[in-house]
Amino acid sequence: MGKIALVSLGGAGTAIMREIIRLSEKDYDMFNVNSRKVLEGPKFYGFEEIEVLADELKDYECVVMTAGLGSTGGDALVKLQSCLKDVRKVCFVVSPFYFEIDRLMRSRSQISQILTGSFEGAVVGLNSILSGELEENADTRKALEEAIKKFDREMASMILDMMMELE
Ligand SMILES: Nc1nc2c(ncn2[C@@H]2O[C@H](COP(=O)(O)OP(=O)(O)OP(=O)(O)O)[C@@H](O)[C@H]2O)c(=O)[nH]1
Ligand SMILES: [Mg+2]
Repeated sequence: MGKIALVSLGGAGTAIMREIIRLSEKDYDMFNVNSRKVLEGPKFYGFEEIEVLADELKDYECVVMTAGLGSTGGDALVKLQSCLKDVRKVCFVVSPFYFEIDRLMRSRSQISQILTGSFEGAVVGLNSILSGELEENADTRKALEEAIKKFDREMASMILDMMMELE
């Protein structure tokens, strides 16, 4: 068991963890929470198993978490955070696009629960990738997918930098 655990939750968290696995030169203790197992290496937990996961994580010095807010993954992150009372937690979360109205509303309430006095990490908005260039692109869907992938790679590298600092 290492000092730090890395946990990804939901679709966005899983996509970011996939990039972390690609970029990382080190083996970290990784855990993935999702509706089904799609990543090879990390230990998998279903959304209904947060308490079991929290029990497995309670002896780490630090737990780094990542998720996209606005849906199940965000709710699971909030729950995991509250279960891990005595562990240092660092959260890297993604807030939805401005046009994802329902998810945006839900993400607001999640953010208010995540941003406690002892918050460490970053909340990064997906809106930042909606440049004029992207919106005028002929194949918007493909351009958007590529921009999200680039965003996920940047998140992954930010998280890996933090993991190196924490060690
Ligand atoms: N960076 C990034 N953000 C994503 C990705 N997929 C979705 N998102 C964003 O994250 C928010 C939450 O989506 P998911 O993480 O897929 O949500 P989920 O928890 O898996 O739950 P459902 O999708 O509702 O089943 C979305 O509203 C998007 O704004 C992704 O692959 N990368
Ligand atoms: Mg999803």
